[in-house]
Amino acid sequence: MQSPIRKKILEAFAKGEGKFLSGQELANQTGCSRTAVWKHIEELRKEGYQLEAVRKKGYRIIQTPDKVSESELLIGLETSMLGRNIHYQQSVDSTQKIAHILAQEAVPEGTIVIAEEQTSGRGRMTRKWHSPKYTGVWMSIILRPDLPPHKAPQFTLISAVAVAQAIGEIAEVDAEIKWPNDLLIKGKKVTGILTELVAEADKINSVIIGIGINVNLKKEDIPNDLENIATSISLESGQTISRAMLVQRILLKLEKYYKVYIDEGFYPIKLLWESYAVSLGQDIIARTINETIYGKALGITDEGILLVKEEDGKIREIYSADIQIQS
Ligand code: BTX
Repeated sequence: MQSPIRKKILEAFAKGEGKFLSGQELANQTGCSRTAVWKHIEELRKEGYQLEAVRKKGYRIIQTPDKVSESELLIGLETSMLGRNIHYQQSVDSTQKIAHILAQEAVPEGTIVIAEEQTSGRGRMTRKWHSPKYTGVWMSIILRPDLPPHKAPQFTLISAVAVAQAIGEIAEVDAEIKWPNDLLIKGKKVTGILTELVAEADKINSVIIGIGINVNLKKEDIPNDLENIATSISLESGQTISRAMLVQRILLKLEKYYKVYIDEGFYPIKLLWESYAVSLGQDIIARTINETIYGKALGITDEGILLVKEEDGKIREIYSADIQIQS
């Protein structure tokens, strides 16, 4: 984890909004000596920060490294709860697995686990999630809503809205949501969401939301077996995207919609979700664990359950499935 002094120095720069800060000002704000400030500035340089030092003016940050470390995420983070406690590592097997352990240790709500690479990223059931180094957002978020366990799947839909909006704002490309947990750009998967639950019989203990986003993957970063179904934001927008900025925007949106959901219920989220939904009104094939259902996707219920009208007019409620949109 980032040293508390470096964290304070970065927060001071963030508050200063690009202005020079003198060694003395930094010393006052961090409560350490000017010599100690200087040492920490050198450490930040080693971490990849470019800092300009001008006599009589002080220091300012001109470039931050392209990482999703605690320092990058904290500079400019506008949330009050989400992402205020960050567990960052270069390489992990799965951020989801670490988040489960932390959730048992009573870490604060809003804690995130984020890594540059996952060696065993998980999808739903026993599926794998391809998570190459420095190219994506591989993150798990711990929430502790005071709700019954059956509400947990709604967090996938709340998160999907937050991520779709953040991608639209940061990368200026339209991402659509395919129920329940995929985001697509031009029909190809750019994001997967995995919501897992730690609960007692009638009460959620934690919801762990795993979000995997292909941000700056190039064609060669996508394995052959995924090339027809997967894409990245950068491949579709033609730009390299700051992953840290994207994470900050997602956290801000998710915090906002989480509050809306707790205060007003699922209905306002449902309306937003529908505005991003790609499958509604389309003929789909829904593959559940037990059966394959053919029909038209009508919408979602106020609980987030998918409604499908079969050819004989019967309306089915689908709680969990893989959806294929028929062309
Ligand atoms: P899913 O089961 O809906 O999708 C998994 C399927 O998606 C795979 O079987 C494969 O076909 C395809 N796939 C695998 N990797 C990618 C990729 N990078 N881009 C597009 N398609 C892919 C989706 O599960 C939920 C994924 C959650 C991933 C996050 S990352 C942070 C957190 N930690 C962790 O281990 N998982 C979550």
